[in-house]
Amino acid sequence: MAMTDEEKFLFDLNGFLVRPAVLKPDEIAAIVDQVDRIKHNPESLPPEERQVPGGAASILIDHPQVIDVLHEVIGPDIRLENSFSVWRQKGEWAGDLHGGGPQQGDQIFGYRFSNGRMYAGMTRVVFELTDVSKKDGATVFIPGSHKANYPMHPNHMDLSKPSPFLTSFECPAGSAIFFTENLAHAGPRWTRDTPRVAVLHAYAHLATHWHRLNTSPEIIAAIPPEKQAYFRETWIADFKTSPATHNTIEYFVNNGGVVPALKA
Ligand SMILES: O=C(O)CCC(=O)C(=O)O
Ligand SMILES: [Fe+2]
Repeated sequence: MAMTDEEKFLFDLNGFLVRPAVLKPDEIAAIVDQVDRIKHNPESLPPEERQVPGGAASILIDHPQVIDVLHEVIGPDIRLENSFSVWRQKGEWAGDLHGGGPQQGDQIFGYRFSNGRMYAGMTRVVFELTDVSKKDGATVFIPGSHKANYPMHPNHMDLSKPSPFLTSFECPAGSAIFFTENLAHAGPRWTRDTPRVAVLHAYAHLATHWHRLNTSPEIIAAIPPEKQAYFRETWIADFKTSPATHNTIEYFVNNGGVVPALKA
């Protein structure tokens, strides 16, 4: 499940990558049902499942086919720093193109290639829970813009006059779409009669945190320690010990590690 040479080539070239059908039909159905209830009838769920990535969606936190890609593009130590679900009806949208060009919020979250490998400081994973075609209005990208050296040109930033370079994807339900947040991208108007049901995660290096945490403590308290580890403190090494302690998932799980969001 490690990234193939072709996947590495495509992620570096385009700034995004589709891994088709990483989820099984029963997993997809359970998460679709959860998102439906979250959006339309949250009281029908126990409190610890009223937000992703709790409940059925918790399999997404550390899905092996996702983690393998993240380890390749971010590094061995990562955190899940933002998570939300969408039930997007026809006509709804997430907003205009953002990202791309030489500037990101901060370079530490940006995309670069050195030492023979990719570094994608903050990487988004979209779990599409329905089949998606290129004309449905799922996330659109300007491929290569994560490496652009000039600022994004306004002629290519208006979704009402779409750039000819704007690209979308097609995939079966249960696919994972990875992109560096430094790629110019947008969630355009959804055009299909049936909703877009998706869960979006942002992962970053263990040492950084872009989004203020939006996952509530009840959600984190109810997931197993191996998954709580994705919310662990943002540090790499503790030099109070000799040798220094490395803040790995194994350390977190075996030593009663602290999830900041659960601190009293
Ligand atoms: O809704 C979408 O398709 C994209 C949302 C977005 O911009 C993001 O997740 O960074
Ligand atoms: Fe975005």
